[in-house]
Amino acid sequence: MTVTRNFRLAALATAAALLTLPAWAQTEVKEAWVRGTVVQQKATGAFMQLTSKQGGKLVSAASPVAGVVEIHEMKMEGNMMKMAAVSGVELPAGKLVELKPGGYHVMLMDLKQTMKAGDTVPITLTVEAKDGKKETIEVKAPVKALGAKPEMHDHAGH
Ligand SMILES: [Cu+2]
Repeated sequence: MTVTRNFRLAALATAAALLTLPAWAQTEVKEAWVRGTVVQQKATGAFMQLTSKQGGKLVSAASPVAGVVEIHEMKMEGNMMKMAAVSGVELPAGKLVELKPGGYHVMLMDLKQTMKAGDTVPITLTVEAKDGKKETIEVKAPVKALGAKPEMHDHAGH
């Protein structure tokens, strides 16, 4: 019966290998984090690094902790820091794109709870490829306390 057993083990190994290779791993997300909030604060930002292998566009995001999630861009207008919703963030093929304080960010609004340091926030990102195919990426973003990560352009806040 050794032959049968070996065959079964090989089949299991193949199945496991397939599970670790999703067909849609086009976009890699690293260093995701959410800025901590104080009680009653209704909005905060989520930041991360995205790399799309074949190029695409981050078109939307969602999270169970927020009633409304938008993709925002923050930029200087004169000497005022302003932020506005954008239709998405272009992800050129193979290029690391950083969502960071002072630039693009995922805006979590209508927060249902306080974002406490050490919590983990699930965020679902949707990236649209050039051919229109949509890829969904589940991200677990740890909350960092306000002021835990000094940033050069961090003074405008939200
Ligand atoms: Cu914003």
